[in-house]
Amino acid sequence: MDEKYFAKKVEAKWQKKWAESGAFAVTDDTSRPKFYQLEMLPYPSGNLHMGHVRNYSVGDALAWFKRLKGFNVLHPIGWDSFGQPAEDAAVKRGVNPRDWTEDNIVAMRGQLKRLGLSYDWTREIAAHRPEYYKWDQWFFLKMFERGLAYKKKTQVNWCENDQATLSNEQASGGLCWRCGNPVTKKELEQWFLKTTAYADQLLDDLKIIESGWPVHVIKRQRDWIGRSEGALLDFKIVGSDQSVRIFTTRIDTIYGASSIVLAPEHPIVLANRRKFAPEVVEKIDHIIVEKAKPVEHDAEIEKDGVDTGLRATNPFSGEDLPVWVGNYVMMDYGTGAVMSVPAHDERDFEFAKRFGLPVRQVISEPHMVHEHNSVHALALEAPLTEYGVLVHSDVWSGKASEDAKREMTAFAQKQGFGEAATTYRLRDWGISRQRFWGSPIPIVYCDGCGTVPVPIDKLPVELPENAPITGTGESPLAKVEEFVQTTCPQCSAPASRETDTMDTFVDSSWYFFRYLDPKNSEEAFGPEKAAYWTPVDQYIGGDDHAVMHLIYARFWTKVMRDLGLVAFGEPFDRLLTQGMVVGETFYDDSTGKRKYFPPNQVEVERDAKGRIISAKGVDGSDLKFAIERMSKSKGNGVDPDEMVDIYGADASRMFVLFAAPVDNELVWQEAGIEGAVRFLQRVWRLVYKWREVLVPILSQERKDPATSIAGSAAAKKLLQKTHQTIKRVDEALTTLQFNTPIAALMEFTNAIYESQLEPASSNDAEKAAMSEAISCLVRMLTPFAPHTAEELYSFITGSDSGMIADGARFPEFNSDLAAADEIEIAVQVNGKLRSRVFAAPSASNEEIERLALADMKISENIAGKHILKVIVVPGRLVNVVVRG
Ligand code: ANZ
Ligand code: ZN
Repeated sequence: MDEKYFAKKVEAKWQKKWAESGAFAVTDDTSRPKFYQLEMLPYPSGNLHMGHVRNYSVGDALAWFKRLKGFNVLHPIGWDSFGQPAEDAAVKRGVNPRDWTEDNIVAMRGQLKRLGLSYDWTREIAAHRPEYYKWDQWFFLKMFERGLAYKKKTQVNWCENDQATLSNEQASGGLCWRCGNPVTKKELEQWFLKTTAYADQLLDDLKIIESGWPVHVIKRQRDWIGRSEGALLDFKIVGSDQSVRIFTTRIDTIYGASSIVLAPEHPIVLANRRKFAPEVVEKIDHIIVEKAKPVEHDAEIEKDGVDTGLRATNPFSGEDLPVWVGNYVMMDYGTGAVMSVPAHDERDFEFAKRFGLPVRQVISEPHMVHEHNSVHALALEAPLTEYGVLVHSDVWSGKASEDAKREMTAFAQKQGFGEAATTYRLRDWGISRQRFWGSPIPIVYCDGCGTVPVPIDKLPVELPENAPITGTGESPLAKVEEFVQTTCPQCSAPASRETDTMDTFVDSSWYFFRYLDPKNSEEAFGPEKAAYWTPVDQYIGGDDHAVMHLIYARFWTKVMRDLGLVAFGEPFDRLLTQGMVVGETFYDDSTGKRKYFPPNQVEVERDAKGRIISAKGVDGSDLKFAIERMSKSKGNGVDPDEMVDIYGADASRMFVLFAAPVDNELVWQEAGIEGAVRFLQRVWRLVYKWREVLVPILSQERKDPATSIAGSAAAKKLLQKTHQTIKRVDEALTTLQFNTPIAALMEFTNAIYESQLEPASSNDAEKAAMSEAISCLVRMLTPFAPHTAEELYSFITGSDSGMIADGARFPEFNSDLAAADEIEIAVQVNGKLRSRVFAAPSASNEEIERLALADMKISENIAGKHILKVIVVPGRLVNVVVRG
């Protein structure tokens, strides 16, 4: 054993050993309990960033922990390797997207390996390879067969900047998920997957996973699906046989409706266009144009609209209402038509104020009913959107909203002018992309036969070697003659292929199943493998995927269940979302624009806690500072390679885990990682110091240390701390905490040093206790610093053959050894016995004083009095002297 800890040497040695022995390559051993540990797979951009390092360090800690707990752990990795950056590189630098991608994978694989992550590399997958995307196509065809994949012409979300189509999820909040630019609309023929067919299940099944997922992710999924229960009601257009169907969640407010408002694209608008006055037509067109314009994130759009001149009859009151077109009514929600009730709806209220439409209150707070019934409708300052009691509503007056909703819906149904209905915010998933670097959609268009699926035995439809990529929005594949021209699978006539490719989110919707059986050329995966390994036990990733990827993957799994491939509908039992990695930035904004300075060009003054007091540039100018998301352009990026090179993989990973609770932001500070190095050195020195004692004891048949400690207080105390630590580390990791177990190990290491035992002067009991303590420490270190743990373990067990990775176990907790024997301490106030507290024999005077003052009886006793002094007689009593 080296006297000093050389991270590089140790890490290289164990990475080689693990690789040679296939330590993390698992088999489908159904006799053993399994654990499927999954982290979101990276996009091969060419460089790992610290977000990856955090994600994968957390995942690896859990994988190791579960291995130590005796599970057969599947811990795979792969590449989400289709997508736009490869095409951008092609446009900018003329490289082939395939070469660019493969090169990046090589580079990043190397980075992951240098971090020593315990992946089963035999299962590595990459989405851009035909043996993978063949199965994207297979799933697509299965969905096509079942009517779950269909084509329609629609307005799609379009990003001008990326020249790309976006799904609703990717355009959430009106901004492109990739570049953050405002989203516009464009009319295109698109393939859709019918996610809405699973809307209810996607919502209801949240109950199954709720306990294992972050609350905020569950909420975002629920809001995204957006189920609303309400009613559809028909309003007859006066003087015609047409009627407008509206969707409302508040039928109880119908007597307060003052107009019908239609989306500008509504069929009734189109059908009556010729009847409208020219200014009306002009206004409607203006609204349509305005709606297609990009909107700033969260910007309040001013309500706009126009009275069409049509009138429609309220089926409950018989009143004729004006029919308007309004910019706030969406064609793709509900029916694209609403009954506008200004008194009880925010948007309708604003609309009515703008255009002077009547505001009639028909719902009242229970205690105001009497007043509202006698005095007619009060002028409202703001809409009353809560449920209440109906007023001015004919025979329905006096009913509570909840009852009225139910009864009025039933009435409408009976009368034949309405029905109960549920709508969803969720839309079908548009997957067509006018891109080269994606999985081709396996469809052929034939003049005679129409839209024809490629037969399954003809898959994969392979991407050509290359295509003219311009980055300007048309499908590159359309310009590759050999690709486009084909024959119809049904009639053999000349035909052409679909030239759009699939959204890359298709690839990541099911990749975790492919890891189970990555080389299977007959099936996406063997169902018996899925029966053993899936669902995924623990998934870890960033919460930027809370709605996109996690909705798609849940949808895909439900489809797979309906195809008979798996027996469950929820792919991820537990989900953990790690916080962002952020770093200090230094900048000058005196010119109006922020100019960032790299930290090596800044002089920083800090307080004792490491917080920045001031920062100056090299020229002595004052700089401002902030904490921001890591990025190269802000000069606060940290290169994982450099970090590993300087400090080692173990220290780097350990720091990342230790620096903050896993779901919080992690503020990068170089000083912190040095602390991790010092800790590993401390553990190393401990083992080195005891090397001659440990090796013979641990390599013999282990004696139960509990039987041999009698007679040594030091040994007893050491074992007590050992087992208290085992409990803490075990519980912390079980509850997905990664910083607290490291703190516990640091404290434990300190306690071992503080025992002041020395190899030369220790008796057998003390040697046994020390051996036990160190053996436990080393094994518990594995999830955080696996290389160092392996090296120390191989040393203390006296053999290089039995690695921790071969099946070493997490230390067994012994509650008898952990139990603290406490002593009773009497607490007096002014010399009179008032209470008793319990403390560890080792408790300091300050701790005892704190315990005494925190005691309920004592604090009651001295409430309002002034403490003059507190006398502590160690191990026996406390006397609190008070006045007043
Ligand atoms: C009358 C009413 C009165 C409404 C009232 C609300 C409050 P959620 O819950 O989000 O589903 N609505 C229906 N279709 C719409 C569309 N295409 N564009 C814009 N708004 C639309 O919202 C359902 C409510 O949103 C519906 O109930 C309708 O307004 C409006 F005091 O009808 B309500
Ligand atoms: Zn044909």
